[in-house]
Amino acid sequence: MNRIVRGLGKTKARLIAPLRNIFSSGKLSQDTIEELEDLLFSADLGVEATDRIIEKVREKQGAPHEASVDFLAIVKEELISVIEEVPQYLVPDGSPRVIVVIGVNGVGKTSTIGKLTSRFKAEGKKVLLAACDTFRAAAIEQLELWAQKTKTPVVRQKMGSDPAAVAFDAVYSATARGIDTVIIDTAGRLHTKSNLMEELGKIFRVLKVKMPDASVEGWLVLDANAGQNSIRQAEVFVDALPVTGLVLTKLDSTAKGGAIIPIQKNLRIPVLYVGVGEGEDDLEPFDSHAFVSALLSD
Ligand SMILES: Nc1nc2c(ncn2[C@@H]2O[C@H](COP(=O)(O)OP(=O)(O)OP(=O)(O)O)[C@@H](O)[C@H]2O)c(=O)[nH]1
Ligand SMILES: [Mg+2]
Repeated sequence: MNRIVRGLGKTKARLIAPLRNIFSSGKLSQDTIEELEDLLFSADLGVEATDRIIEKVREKQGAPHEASVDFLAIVKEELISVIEEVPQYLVPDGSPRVIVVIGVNGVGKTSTIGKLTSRFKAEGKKVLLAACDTFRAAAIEQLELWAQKTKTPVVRQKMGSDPAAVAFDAVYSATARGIDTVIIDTAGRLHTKSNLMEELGKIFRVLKVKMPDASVEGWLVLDANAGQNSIRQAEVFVDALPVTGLVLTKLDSTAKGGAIIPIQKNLRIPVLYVGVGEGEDDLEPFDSHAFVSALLSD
């Protein structure tokens, strides 16, 4: 959790000092309410959370004991209630557990896989990686570096192979070897002619047909720097593929960390982990209460 606090540095700098400033007088004029609204928007907290907070704040405004109202607590409560409406993640039944990691290029898929592997292994899971980004030069080597670092087997074929065939190979081999968790790395970009969704869809279809006992889910990786713009980008994946969880990376390098609230709210998919740096240990499980507390504490 300390990592999230540190990772959120830029977002907090944008949010917390100005918030304290606005609330410092204990009184709220029309002007300060507008200032508050602008601030919440600029921190990418989303329309819904912002509207709710403004509504609650207005209710308290002009109350007889206005000076003693804890406005920061109102902000916290409303942010938490928005996040809590997001459905909970349930680990699906089936074995092995197969996590297909998807997302546009450069968002942090491969590094997230490395960090996840490290975490899963520390939890005692047996992990196998599958190099299904067969398109980009060096993608396979990049995954292999993470495999070495985490002492994890990796299934690969040569560049240009069919990603669905590599995925099948990996899951088949995991079953034979008693491995419980397979994490699949995928491409973020293909030749302009080929369709990424089509190719990713084929991975899911092939596994479903050929490995019916496996639980196969998609985890979508989003770069926090894109803020709320991630929502539209994510919808393309969510509409086409079985996405059950989100990972938000690069929280450490953006002031748009607040976007984690509208992203989950709009997509109705929970954020499972957040990336807070480039190292092996820089991935933290996401907890909405802890996140909001970290966001609003000094
Ligand atoms: N600061 C920071 N950098 C990150 C984080 N996650 C990933 N990165 C960096 O982002 C860059 C891209 O990461 P990759 O894991 O290669 O991204 P990818 O989605 O696999 O990229 P493609 O394979 O090209 O689609 C690398 O330099 C990573 O070190 C994070 O949480 N924080
Ligand atoms: Mg990659």
